[in-house]
Parts: sequence; structure tokens; C-alpha cells
Amino acid sequence: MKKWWHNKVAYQIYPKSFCDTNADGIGDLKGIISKLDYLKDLGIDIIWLSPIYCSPMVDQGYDISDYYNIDPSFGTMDDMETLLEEAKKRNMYIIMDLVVNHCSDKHEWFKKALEDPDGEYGKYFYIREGKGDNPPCNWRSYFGGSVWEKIPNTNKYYFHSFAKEQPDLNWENPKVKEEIYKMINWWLDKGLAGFRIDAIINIKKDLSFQDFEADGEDGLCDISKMLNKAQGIGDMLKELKRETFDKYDAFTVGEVFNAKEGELGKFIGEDGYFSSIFDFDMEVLGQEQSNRWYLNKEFTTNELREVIFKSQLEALGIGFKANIIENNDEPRGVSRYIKAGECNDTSKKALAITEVMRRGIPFIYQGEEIGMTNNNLDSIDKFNDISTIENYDRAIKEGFSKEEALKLVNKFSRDNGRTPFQWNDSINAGFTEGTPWLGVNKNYKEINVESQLNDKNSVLSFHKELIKLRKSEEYSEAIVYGDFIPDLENYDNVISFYRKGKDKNLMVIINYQNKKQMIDFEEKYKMLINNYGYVEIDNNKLMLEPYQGIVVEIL
Ligand code: TEU
Ligand code: CA
Repeated sequence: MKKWWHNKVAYQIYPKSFCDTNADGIGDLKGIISKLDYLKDLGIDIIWLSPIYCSPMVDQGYDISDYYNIDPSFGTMDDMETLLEEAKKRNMYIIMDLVVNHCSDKHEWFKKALEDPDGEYGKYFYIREGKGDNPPCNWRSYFGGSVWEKIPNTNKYYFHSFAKEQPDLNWENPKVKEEIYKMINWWLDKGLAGFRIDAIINIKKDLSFQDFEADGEDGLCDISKMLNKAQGIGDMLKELKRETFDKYDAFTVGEVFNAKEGELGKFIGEDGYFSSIFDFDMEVLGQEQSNRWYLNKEFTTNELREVIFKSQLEALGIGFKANIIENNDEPRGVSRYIKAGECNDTSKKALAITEVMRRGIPFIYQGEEIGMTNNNLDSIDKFNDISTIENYDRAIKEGFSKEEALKLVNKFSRDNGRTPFQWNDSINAGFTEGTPWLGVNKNYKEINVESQLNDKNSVLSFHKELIKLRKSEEYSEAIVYGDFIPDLENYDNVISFYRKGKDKNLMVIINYQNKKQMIDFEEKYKMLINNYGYVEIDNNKLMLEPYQGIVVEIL
């Protein structure tokens, strides 16, 4: 059955770094409102806002102390209502981040739980007795250290999958679920179109809290070992959907890393828990464990192609994945999926083709559309992100030199994608008239919106062209609903596939490498997108330039 969101293009805003209107160095809702026309012009329909609720900002808003209010650093509830109205006027939809695996340790529920761990609010969290002088078990939190934090003056511990300031909410307690459903419906009543749902797979714990074999110097084990064992997430997610999203025909995207083999249909099928889930297969390529960056391995373009194809084929006939090349937790896509030294406007455009032409819902992360890159910093002191600092310290503990550890965080830090948005070449890239909360990338004079807006050859214009094609009356059916059929797999470093719709057949061919490539090609075609001004054709052959990418209609 067709859904209202199938043919939409989404955009993630990281509010803190998008646009600051009151010179406090922090992006705000008024800033977002002021850029709606820019996003509309780009072709965006759905805007996902990373968290803007009240928060002590230990994890940049992913630690919420009040779900019903806007953090003053971002503005007011009036601003939020204005944003919803202004979006609606433009036929745009706003979705918020739903962070309900955990809240902040400054949330009133948790404050009450600490006062009386055995009382009503203690049951809102996972609180357990220690084992002698040790915590209840040896699982490692995503941000390092034990998942258990001791409650002062007791031998009790509370559970946190992420930072100790982010206590996990007890989804086994019906009262907690009731509170969460109420809150979700309150926001949907306000006119939100849906949610991106944070870390949702973590809500179901294996309550035996048993130890697993240690996998690091710290004597702890990766929390994924427990998640793989936990049973019953499905029932929780079904209920969540029934009590909330279903009633509003909301669009939901789950942040799901650990869907088990063969379970995709349960998540995004016709009657799935969510509308969509992110496709993280490109992001986890080369990754041994989440959040242990020093274990990450290099990968080849053929391997990259393989994961893209596999993931696309997996979703056929099942549902729509949400396609990303970067987000608020990842390095910049152009710095990760293009080899250093080969990153230029042409290769950036080649990568953009994979973002927009895959089957699924494209989620463009702020700055991706202008080709923003990683930020190379010379000192760990210039980083802000909690997980970056932890990865740095941990790498050093595990024997890396300071130089090596710095290199590592420069490559993988979540701050790479969080530097202020580059609007123009004036001071602070036009992001703020004050001092930005996080330093602007040094390359803002070369890479910014203003310089690309009226340049038809810019990376920005190329994104617009791709999105326009995706939404065009002629080709939309093929790009949104068409099959995904891999091709040219016998050529190394060539990423090629068909998007075959009811009556249009499109073919994408990307020469994803820094040398020319001849391709046998006997089809009659019409050129639709080309990141070069030309393509050399010679006797049933295409000669593709380095990183040349084309989209053609097969006639
Ligand atoms: O991320 C969840 C998640 O699984 C992350 O641990 C991810 O593996 C990590 O950030 C990579 O370094 C979400 C949010 O996107 C992230 O920003 C939050 O820190 C996290 O949840 C906790 O709310
Ligand atoms: Ca501000």
C-alpha cells in the first residue's frame, strides 16, 4: 500500500550547529525557521530535528530532563509552534528525535529515584544490588566503563547503556510505558509528522544481568552480547506503535543496529514496527565493535559496493530503508567513502548519486548537500563530544601513542559532522555573530552555501538536480518504487545498478575510482544526470572519467 512518505526526501538538522540568530554561539529554532526556504528550494520535504528538549547537554540533548519543553538555548515552545506552522505552509513535515531508552539524570523521575531507590520512581529505572563490592554484571556502556553506576550510600547500582548521566528507563514497568506514550501523543497532537527513534533496540534488556566473557583490558564486555540474547523487543515495539504512531499515521524511522538476520519485515514490512529504519550497512563497514574506533579496518570500493547492493536487495519486496551517508554520529561521508587526495567536487557528486538514487528514503545530513568534510584538529582539547574523548583515552590505555590516538579521533569523531554549518565566507561561516560552541571547519571559505547557490556546477546544485529527478513526474515512480538491480559487477570499482519501474528503466553507472574506465555499453539511452559535461562514446563503449557518474534512461 502506498504511504504519504514514500516519495519524500528527508533532511537531518543538528540544531545546535545549524543557524544561530541571537549570537550566543548556539543554533536555534528561529535559525531553522529562517532557513526553511533554503531547504524547500533544495527539495526537502521532511525535516528531522536532533533533540531540542530541555537537557543538561552531557550528550548534546540526547539526555533529556524535560520531554515537554524546549531547551532555552534553542528557543521557546512558541518558536516550535511557529516552526510547525511555517513548515506546514510550505508543505514540509517536521519530525523530532524520540529519545526514550534513557532520560537525563536531571529528569525529575530520576531525582526521585535517587532519593528513594526502593520507591515508586526507583522502579522507573533498572536498579539492582551490587555483587559484593562489584556491580551486578560486567557489561560495558557505549561510552566506555561499566553500564552500572553506584547510588551513593547504598550498595545499589542503576543501569545506563550510554553515559552515566543517561539512566535507562525501565520499559518493563507499565507506568513508564504509559508516561512515554502520553508524551509521544502530546507531541503528535501538536502537529509533528513523526519521529526518528533513538537507540530503540536497547529498550529490551536481558534481565538475568549475567556476565559475559571480557573482551577488553577493562575486564568488561560489549553490550551487544546482551542485546543479541534479549528476547521480546517485538512485543514492546508493537505496543508502542499501536498506542501512539498508528493513531496518527506518523512517519517513524528507527535507529536500529541489531535487527537480526531475516527480521527486516518485522521492522519495516507492511505492518512493521516502524515506517523505516536507517540503513547503517555502509557505516558499520570495517567496524569490529561499535565505539572502539581503533579496531576499525580500511575497506575497498568493491566491498562498499557489495554492502550497498546486499542491503538494497534485502529490502526489496519488504519495505523502505532510510538511506544515509552520514549523520550526527558519523564522520563526514565524503571524507569516509572517498579516498584522501581524491576528494573533490566530482567525487562528491558521484557519492551523492548513491545517496539519492538508491531505493528508500534519502536522509541528507546538514552540510552534506554542499560537501562539508571532516575537520582536522591538532589537539584533543578542541573536541567536545563525550564519545570522542572516551575513544581517545581508551586508545591510549590500550597502547596507542597520543599522535595515533589523535589521528584516530580525527578520522571517526562525531564532532566531524557537528561543526557549524557553512553558510558563507564571512566570519564563523555566517553561522553566528558570537563565538560558536564548536569551532568552524577551516575550509568554510571554499565550502559554503553562498558560493554554491548560483553556481550550476556546484555540489549543492547537483544535489538539487538529483532530487528534482527523483521527484519528477516522469521518473519518480521508477526511483521511488522501482526495482533495484545490480549490474557491471565484473568491473572493479564501478558502482552500477538499474532502477526499473513500471514503464521507465533508469541505469546508474559510477566509475568510483581515480582513473578512467572503459565500459561495454550497447544500450540506447537518454542522459539524465552527469557529473561531467560530457561522456566519451566509442563503438558501443563508454569511456568514463575518474569518478564520473551518470544516470541514464534506457530507451
Ligand atoms: O546513537 C545510538 C548509537 O548506537 C550510538 O552509540 C552510536 O553507535 C555512536 O554514537 C557512535 O559513536 C544515538 C544518537 O544518535 C547519539 O548521538 C546518542 O549519543 C545516543 O543515541 C544516545 O542517546
Ligand atoms: Ca542561539
